[in-house]
Amino acid sequence: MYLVNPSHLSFGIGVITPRWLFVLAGATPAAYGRPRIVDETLETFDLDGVQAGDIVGIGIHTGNALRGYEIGKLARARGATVVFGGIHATLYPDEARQLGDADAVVRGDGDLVWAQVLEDASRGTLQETYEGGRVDADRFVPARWELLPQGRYMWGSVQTVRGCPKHCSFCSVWRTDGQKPRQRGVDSVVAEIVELRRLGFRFVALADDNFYPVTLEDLAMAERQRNVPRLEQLRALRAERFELMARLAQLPSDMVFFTQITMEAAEDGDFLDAMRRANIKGALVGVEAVTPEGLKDVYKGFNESGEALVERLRKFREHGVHVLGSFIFGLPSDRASTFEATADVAERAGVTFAQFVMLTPYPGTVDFEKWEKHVGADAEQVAGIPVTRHWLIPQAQRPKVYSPHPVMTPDEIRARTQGVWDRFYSLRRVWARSNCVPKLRHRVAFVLMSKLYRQMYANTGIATDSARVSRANRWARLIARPCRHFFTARPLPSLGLQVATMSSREAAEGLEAKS
Ligand code: B12
Ligand code: SF4
Repeated sequence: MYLVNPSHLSFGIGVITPRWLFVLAGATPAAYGRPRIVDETLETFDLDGVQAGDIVGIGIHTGNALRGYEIGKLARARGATVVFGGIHATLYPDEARQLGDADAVVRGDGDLVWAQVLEDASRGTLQETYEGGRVDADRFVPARWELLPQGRYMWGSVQTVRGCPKHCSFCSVWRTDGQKPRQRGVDSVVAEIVELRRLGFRFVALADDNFYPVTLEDLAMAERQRNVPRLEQLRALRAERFELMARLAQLPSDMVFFTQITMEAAEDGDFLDAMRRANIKGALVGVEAVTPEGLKDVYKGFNESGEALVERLRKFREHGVHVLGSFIFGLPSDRASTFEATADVAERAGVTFAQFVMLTPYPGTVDFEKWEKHVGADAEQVAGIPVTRHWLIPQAQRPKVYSPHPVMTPDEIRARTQGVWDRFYSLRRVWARSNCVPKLRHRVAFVLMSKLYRQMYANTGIATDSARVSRANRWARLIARPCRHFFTARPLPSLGLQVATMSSREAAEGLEAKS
C-alpha cells in the first residue's frame, strides 16, 4: 500500500513533514503491512514497483491536484486500486475520478474511514465515495512518526486544533473543517511532540488553522448574552490551550514551535506570554491587507489597519513571539501605492518573515463562488481549460492573477508583488532583521533560511519565465541541505512523556497569576 503526496517540484529536502501521510499511515490497520510513504517534495515517485493488487492513496490540495491525477492514471494503468483524498478531492470527487482514474474518493477526514476503505478494497466491494466527515478531536489518529525517512525534513508537524470560527472570504477552512474548533487533548499532542524530539526534531510546526480559537471578545459576548453553557464551553477551551502551553513549557528548552494564529491574540498578553514560555517562538498571522477597504474586501473586519495594525503586530514581538506576516495583493481596493505601503507596514511592525501572495480564488471559498458565477460560461481559456479550473492548466502556463482588477493589469500586480518580495528579502534588510538572534552562527542561519523561504515560495509562484523558476529551484535545492542542519538536534530516545499533574484550570489560573 502506497501513500503519495504529489508534487511537480522536488527539493531533496522537505521543510515541513506533510502530516496527512503519517496520520493515514497511523489509520492503516496492521493487517495491511507497513505503508510505503512517498513524498514527491523530496523526490519523484518511481512507479516501477507498483503492481496489480496494490492500493495507492493520493492526497491532493488544489495546487498539486494535477500532478496527483498524473500519478493516479499511471498507478491505475499498472493495475493498482487508486484512492484519492484531501481537500481538493473533497471538493471535486468527480474530477478525481475522471482525470485521476480514482476507484474511490474519500471526502473529509480520513482518520476513521480509511480502515473501511481498505477492507472494502480487499473484499472487492469498494464504493465510489466515502464520507469521512469531521472527526471529533478525541478521535484524531496520531501520526506514525517512526515511518519518517531519516534526515529529510527540517520540521515535524503536529495538529492541535482543526476548524476556525472566522469566515474569511479567501479561505476554505471554515467551510470544509467547520467553524467549531476541534481541539485535540493535551496528552495526545504532547505524546507526538515527545516522539518527534526523541527522533531529533526540535522544530515542530503546529499545523493549526487558528491557535487562538477563543478571543476575549467571544468571552465578553457570551457573558453579555448571559449564555452560561457557551461561556463554560469557551472557558474550557481556553483553559485547555493554557494547559497545552504549560506542558510544552516542560519539554526540553531547545524546542521551537511555530503556529498560525489570528491577530486578535495581540489583545491577550497572558496568552502571548504563555506562548513564549511554551517556546512557540513564531506564528503566521494573516494580516492580508493594510487598509480598511482591503480588509472589507476579504471579510476580515476583525483585523486592524494603519497604525493600530503596526501596534498589534508589535505586541507579538514585545511578548517574544515572532510574526510571519501574510499579505495578499490584488484585492479590488489595491492601488499602485498599496504595495510600498504594505512593505512599509511589514517593516515598521517588526515582522520577522513575510509572504506576499497574489489573490487566488481557491475552490471552496466565498471568493471562488462569486468569481465563478461572475465569469460564468465566458471564462477565459488557457490551453483549452477555463481559468475557473486553473489548477488543471499546466503549471508553466497558469495565469498568475485571475480576477480582473479595476485599475491594474495582471502583469502590474505580479511585477509589483515581486518588487515587494525583493525589497523585504534584500540582503541588507535580512541581515538587519537577523539581529533578533544572538550569535553570528545563528544570524548566518537566519539569512540562509530567509533566502530559502523566498526562493521556495516567491519565485516559483510569481515568476512568469521558466528559466527564473528553474534557477530558483536549483538554488533552493542547494541551500536546503545545509539549512537542515540548523534544525536538527541530538536525538533523545529516552525522553519521558513528563505527564503534567495540574488540571487545565490550575494551569490557566497559575499562568494568569504569574503574568
Ligand atoms: C499546516 C498547513 C500548511 C503548512 C504546512 C504544509 C505541510 N507541508 O504540511 C504551510 C504553512 C507550509 C502551508 C502552505 C500552504 N498552504 Co496550507 N495548510 C496547512 C493546514 C493549516 C493544515 C494542514 C495539515 O497538516 N492538516 C492535518 C492533516 C492531518 O489534515 P489534512 O491534510 O486535511 O488530511 C486529512 C484529510 O484531508 C484526509 N486526507 C488527506 N489526504 C488524503 C489522502 C487519502 C488517500 C485519504 C483517504 C484521505 C486523505 O485525511 C487526513 C486525516 O484526516 C491546512 C488547513 C487544513 N485544515 O487542512 C492549510 C491548507 C491545506 N493550505 C492551504 C494553502 C492555500 C496553502 C498555500 C498555497 C498558502 C500560500 N498561499 O502559500 C501553501 C502551499 C504550500 C504547498 N505547496 O503545499 C489551503 C489549501 C486550499 C486548497 N483548496 O487547496 C488550506 C486548506 C488552508 C486554507 N486557507 O484554505 N500550509
Ligand atoms: S484565513 Fe485564518 S482566520 Fe480566516 S477563516 Fe481561514 S483559518 Fe480562519
